[in-house]
Formats: sequence, structure tokens, C-alpha cells
Amino acid sequence: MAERDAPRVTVLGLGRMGTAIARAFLNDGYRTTVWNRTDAKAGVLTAEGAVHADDVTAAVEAGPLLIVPLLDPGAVRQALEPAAPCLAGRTVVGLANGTPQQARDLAAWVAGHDADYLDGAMMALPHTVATPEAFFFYSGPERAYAEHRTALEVMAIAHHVGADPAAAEVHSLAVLGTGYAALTGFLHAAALLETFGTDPQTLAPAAAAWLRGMAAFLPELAGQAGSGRYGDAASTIDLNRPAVDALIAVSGERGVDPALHRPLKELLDRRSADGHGDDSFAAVYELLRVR
Ligand code: FVH
Repeated sequence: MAERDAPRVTVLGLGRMGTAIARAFLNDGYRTTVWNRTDAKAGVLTAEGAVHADDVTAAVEAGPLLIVPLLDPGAVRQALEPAAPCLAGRTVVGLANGTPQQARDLAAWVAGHDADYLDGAMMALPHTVATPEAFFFYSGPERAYAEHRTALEVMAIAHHVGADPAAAEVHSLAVLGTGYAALTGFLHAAALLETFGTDPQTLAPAAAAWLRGMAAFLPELAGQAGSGRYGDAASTIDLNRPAVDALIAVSGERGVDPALHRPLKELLDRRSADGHGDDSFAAVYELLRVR
């Protein structure tokens, strides 16, 4: 493709994620304009073909799509402020981790300058950008997402999760929460096994195999939680109660803090006491959801 016909993108922010993202666009043939608060970070990318903008206004004016992987939403706003009069008609894709409310505030500020705002949450690490491992959640106007989807897919698999700008951050927190619970469970298990003289390294393959099975079970769990039907289950509330009780008891005996598993014990006990012991494990959802 002749350079003048290449699609244009601007990447504002060349930290770890921004550098990987700008490189992904360059590798995909985009005319990529880059800007960073600290100029020196642009050097490596200009050597690879990026256009370095001297200031943020020039960077914004360089194209219709502004990808902004900065530290936090405050930094995004601070960086864009000097170029605010030039935002009209463009799409800003904010890729800083933040709260749902920060995403809404930023969206309102961008909309106030006649531009579209897509909030993005990056489920990726710098080295997984532009690989099949990476996926980003987006929220904001469907029209802006559809218009720029091809470019967004250069960075990672893209999922639009709603018009409310907060939705991407909420989805990101939900996925992170799922992972945190599993990883903390693993660390507790490793501490317990260590008291039996087992190196945590030896636990990892078995735990990984178990988690793969659990991951495959998630759609079924989701189906039960979504429908509220918890009958005919192979893994019931009452089947799992003794296992969680044993986990807590043995942890206590070995001096390993069992606090992590106590909330689950409480949920299982409540379900059982309410007459739901034969329901599927997923019935715990009924105690967690907002009615
Ligand atoms: N790195 C990771 O593994 C994770 C992966 C998942 C997503 N997170 C989030 O991604 C955002 C960016 O993270 P990052 O790792 O790229 O961050 P840094 O390498 O520290 O780069 C930060 C960039 O932000 C610039 N910056 C900071 N404050 C300001 C400001 N007030 N005005 C303008 N720019 C600002 C900073 O510029 P400089 O220090 O080089 O001048 C960098 O370009 C983040 O939300 C993660 O939570 C990363």
C-alpha cells in the first residue's frame, strides 16, 4: 500500500503497553503517529517507521483515531487537555485502567469536545499485544466501535460490551476477580503443601490441570446461574461442604491461615440450612446476586 493510502492512527503514550501497541500498528502497515510526555521514549519507534509528533496537538491532528494507553484516566485527561479544541470529529480510545466512574467522567469530557469516546480495558501484557492471547473490552458508542473495529483488532481481539462507557472497566474487574480468586486459592494451597514438605513448584502442574477443567465448566455454571435452575447436579452444595470444611480444618491444624475459604464455607452452610443442599454448587449465586 502506498504510504499516503495507509490508514492513520495516533498513539499517545509510549509506556510498556503504548510501545507494544504502536509497534503492532506499524507492523500492520498503519501510518502511526506517536507522542509521549517524555520525548526520549519515541526514539525506538521512529527508527521503526513511526512519525513523532512534537506536541500533543500535532499528534491529535494527525488522524481520526487516538489510542491513549496512559497510566490512569487522570493522565489521559491531562495529556489531552492542551489539544481539546482539536478533538472534534475524532475518536478517543482510552486504554488506562480506572474505575467505572472515571470512564464515565472521561467519556463526558470527550463528548463535551464533540468527539467520540471508547473506553478500553486491556486484558493483555505488553508481550501479548497483537497475539491471540490478548483481548480488550470496549464500551461506548456502537457506531464509533464499528467504524474503528478493524484498527482495534490490530492490538488484540476486541469485544464491545455496551454503550455505557463504564462497561469495559466493569468487565475487566469481573475477569480479574475470577483470576484473583483462583490465584489466591493456589497460593493458599502452596502454603499448605509446604507444611507437608512439598515444593510449590510440584503443585503447579496439577493445579493447572484442575483449573483447565474448571474453566471448561464455566459455561455450564453460567447457564445455571442465568436460568436459576440448579437441579440434576453432579456437584452439589452438600457434596462440596465437607471438602471446604476439611480445607479449613487442615489449614488451621498446620498453622496456615484459612481465612480465604471461610466466606465460601459460610455460603455453602447457608444454602444447605435453607434446604438447598441437593442443588448444584452454582446455587451459591443466589446468595451473591442483587435481587
Ligand atoms: N503493563 C502491564 O502489564 C499492564 C497490562 C494490563 C493493562 N495495564 C494498564 O495499562 C495502562 C498503561 O500501563 P503501562 O504498563 O504501559 O504503564 P507505563 O509503562 O508505566 O507507562 C505509563 C505511560 O503513562 C504516561 N503518563 C503517566 N502520567 C502522565 C501524565 N500525567 N501525562 C502524560 N503522560 C503520562 C507515561 O509517560 P512518561 O512517564 O513516559 O513520560 C507513560 O507513557 C495502565 O493503566 C496499566 O494499569 C498495564
